[in-house]
Amino acid sequence: MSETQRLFERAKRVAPGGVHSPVRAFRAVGERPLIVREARGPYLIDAEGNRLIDYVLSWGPLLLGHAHPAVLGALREALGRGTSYGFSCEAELELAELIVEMVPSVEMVRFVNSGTEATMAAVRLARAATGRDLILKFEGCYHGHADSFLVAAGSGVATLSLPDSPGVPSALAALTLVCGFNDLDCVREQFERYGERIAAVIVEPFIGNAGLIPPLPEFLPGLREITREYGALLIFDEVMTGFRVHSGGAQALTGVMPDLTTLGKVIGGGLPVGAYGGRRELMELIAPAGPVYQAGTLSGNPLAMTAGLATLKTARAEGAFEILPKKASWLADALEAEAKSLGVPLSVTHAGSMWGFFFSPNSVSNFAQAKASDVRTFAKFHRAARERGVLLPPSAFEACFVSLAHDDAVIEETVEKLAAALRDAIQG
Ligand code: KE4
Repeated sequence: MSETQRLFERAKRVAPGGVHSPVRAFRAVGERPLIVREARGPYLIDAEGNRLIDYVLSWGPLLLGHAHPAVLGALREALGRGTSYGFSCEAELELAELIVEMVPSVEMVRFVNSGTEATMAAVRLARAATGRDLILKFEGCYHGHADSFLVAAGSGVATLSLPDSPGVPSALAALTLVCGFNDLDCVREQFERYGERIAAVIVEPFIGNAGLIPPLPEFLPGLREITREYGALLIFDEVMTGFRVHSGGAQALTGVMPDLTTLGKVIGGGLPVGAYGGRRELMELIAPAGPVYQAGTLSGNPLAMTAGLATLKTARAEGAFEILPKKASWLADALEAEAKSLGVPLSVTHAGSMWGFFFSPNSVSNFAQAKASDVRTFAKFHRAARERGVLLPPSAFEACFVSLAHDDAVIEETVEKLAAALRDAIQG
């Protein structure tokens, strides 16, 4: 039995499925999980000492790669001053000011400890600000595991959403409407039917949780126009797209300004973090400035703030926001060209420092099309890539990332190994 299997058998005795987040069980690709011993630069080293070029990058946070000296140095210095204060500190102030400077629509921000907390709080704030109860989300968009988001579309626009997980009350699920991503007709229809009751539309402006699915050009402007017409708020969940598709997020890239934005991942530099922010008159409804309650023991944790600050400052200083898109397009274009030469139906996309692909002959613009892609070939490709030392997200419904640590030599090595893995995957 390998060290990974030994450790995983132990883990399964004390944690559900042996993991602390479902995707890490590698069930979608039918592989043994990964138990990481160390991470450095572009690499993860597993319990057997295998070195993997990592394109998961902690599911987005690691813009600079693993264990970047600037982040470790800042953390070492902060560690000497304690791990948590339970009160305000300068690091949270400095990071809040940097986020306000970088994210165009954010005038004020509140830190929390995960993306889930951020989206939960943003929805509560939207309901308080509008006095309305309904929210509208999109199939394939993941906003964390709060009950209101774990819903499946009803059989048609007329039917209310159903719980998408046991434990979610139907009464609560019924307060979440669902449309297809990029389907403005559905959004209009929902607003015609329920418009006066809809507090907010929440959307991943580029979906990163169904694979990478970009918005059609008219989609985000359409959401902005419809929500404005009916007095509902528009929430951009930029937990993943923030500082990834652009230094100012999808709102800076597309010019569509939401009322509220949720953030996470990159702003913690790999430590637990989330944030929500937006227009001042909305954010000042949040306690203690206003009546809407939200709190958190470790909100603004000095170590997470320090890691986030070091990450964003170093990223700006080293030109990450100009350099990383080129790396992502290099990988995407090379993979697309290889698939074309092999006659493999592969739809590849990239946006800023995110990239993704579906084994599909057509481009993918919504979750139904993503689900229709060939996930069996994806699993074969994933396994063949991992055997060659390249780690892609262990699900067809995740996004890939790049970091400053993925230098030209690493990218060239990856291109070569993915080409070989693709040939393996189609051998049968
Ligand atoms: P967390 O609660 O996991 O910090 O954030 C939830 C969340 C909210 N919004 C978006 C757009 C997100 O991508 C996420 C979390 N992303 C997943 C990646 N598919 C986290 C990985 C996991 O669940 O293990």
